[in-house]
Amino acid sequence: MLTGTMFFRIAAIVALFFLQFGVAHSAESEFVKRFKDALEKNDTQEMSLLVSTSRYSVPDEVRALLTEAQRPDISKEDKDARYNVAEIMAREYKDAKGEAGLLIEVKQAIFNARLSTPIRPILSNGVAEVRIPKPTGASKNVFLPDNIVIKKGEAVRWINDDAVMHVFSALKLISADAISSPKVEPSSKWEARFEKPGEYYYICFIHSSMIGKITVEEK
Ligand SMILES: [Cu+2]
Repeated sequence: MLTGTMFFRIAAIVALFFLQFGVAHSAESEFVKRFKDALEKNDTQEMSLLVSTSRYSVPDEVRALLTEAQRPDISKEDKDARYNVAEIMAREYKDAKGEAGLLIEVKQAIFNARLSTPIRPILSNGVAEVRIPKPTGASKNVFLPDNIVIKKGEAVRWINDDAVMHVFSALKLISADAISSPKVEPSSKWEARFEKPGEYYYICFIHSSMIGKITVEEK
């Protein structure tokens, strides 16, 4: 038999469960709410004050936003909005604490979200090929494949099959090392060998949506 006290205890536990469940799955944290309010008002002073004096853990808040942004059931607009807030928050954090680690993490997550699944290409003589094809349908100004994994000491050859020139570089803040192509004209190629393991996030200077990534593993 349930006594009255037991009944209320169980009811309280059930209520608490639903409350936590609800919070975890929908509501934004108090911190994110206040930060977004400040952002909407373009109140940079309030934004930096929130981050620098926060009793909340800013890295945890930023990572929660990234996780939310990666949910498959939200629209592209919602995704972009969350990434945007996360990046601005991480930049404030860098300015307040002098640590770039969180901002790097956010920028890499945003970049990764725009790439295809990584593949290990078949190499010939230790060289992987990345092609820049002529435009087809909706797809133009792309690296194919755009996300590859190779090993230390291997090389990548970019082949321009397109009718226009491309020139690309690794983004310094988030890449393991510098790579920087010359102007790669139509029907020409450029090759780089990777001796330093790590991730290389690169982008075309002429077409900002044209991005790629090379992951170099230790042997
Ligand atoms: Cu380009």
